[in-house]
Amino acid sequence: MQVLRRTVLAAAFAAALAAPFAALAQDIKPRIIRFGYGLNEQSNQGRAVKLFAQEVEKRSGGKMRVRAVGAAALGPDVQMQQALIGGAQEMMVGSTATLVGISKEMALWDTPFLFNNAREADAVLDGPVGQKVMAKLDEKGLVGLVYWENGFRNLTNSKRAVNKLEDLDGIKLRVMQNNVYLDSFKTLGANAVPLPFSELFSALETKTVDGQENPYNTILSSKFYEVQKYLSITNHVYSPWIVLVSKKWWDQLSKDEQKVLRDAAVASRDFERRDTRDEAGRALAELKAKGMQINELPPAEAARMRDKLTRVNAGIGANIGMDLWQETQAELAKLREKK
Ligand code: TK8
Repeated sequence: MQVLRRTVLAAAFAAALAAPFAALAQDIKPRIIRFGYGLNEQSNQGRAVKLFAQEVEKRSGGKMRVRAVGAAALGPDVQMQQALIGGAQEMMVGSTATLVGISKEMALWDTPFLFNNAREADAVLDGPVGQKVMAKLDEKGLVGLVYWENGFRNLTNSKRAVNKLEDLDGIKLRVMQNNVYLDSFKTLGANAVPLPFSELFSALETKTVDGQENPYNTILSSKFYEVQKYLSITNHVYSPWIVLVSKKWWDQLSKDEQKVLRDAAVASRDFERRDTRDEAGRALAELKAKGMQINELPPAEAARMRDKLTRVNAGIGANIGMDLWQETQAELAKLREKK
């Protein structure tokens, strides 16, 4: 009895001593943020993640650290989104297009030919419409911080130059895992196949698919020029990336920690857009030098493509809600008027 009481007392005493130390240890231990992304380290995406990591470390005085994992080593976009929702991973950046299954409003950005230029994209994405679409993620277990530029997408394939609509006939074209893309390219006559980005290079190499579509930057950084002969400039859609946080984890952070992430994200966005536009300006010449055959779709053919896709556009409006659709169109009209 005596012995037992002494043991209990000793244990209680030890626990009382240990508690403050445990709290202290937790204060000192930096928060590790697992941040996943799909492209290589040597890409616009990789460079911007690196900058984000530096900003977080600097702004938190080393109390928060980003462990960046590229090349889809934590899984493709769709898998990482689920890991964020479940709280098994803290952050990621990826395409908005692969988020549509979780948050239907994201399909707005898949609208073919929605933006005429980067100025329009920045204004709408950073403005009330973009913020409203982003805020919808909250109820799905995700927090959106900022949009980065993936860019205007262009077609590559190993069969032939696409100079007119009919040239797409029967081309096996990889698209993102997204119904708007699937519909769009089926409507244009291609044999569209949804695949995660991480499987794309080998699918092109083994000729499982003939082609794909992505911005110049990605065609370059993912070395698609090694397995694709033709690049046809279509600029058929502007594709954003979005920086996401697990809401489960976000809700455990202090206001100060949340502010560090928000501010670092804005800094990374500004850097990323500049860097991406810089690189895009050089990329075409580089892709040519690597041996790609490049052609521009004649304006009359681009117009035929647009016409064909009007049906797809109507579907997007219905899906995301006509209010959001009309608000977007009104904002674009205002921007175009101002010029
Ligand atoms: C990278 C993807 C990529 C996208 C695609 O994870 O899948 O084609 O353009 O950037 O998000």
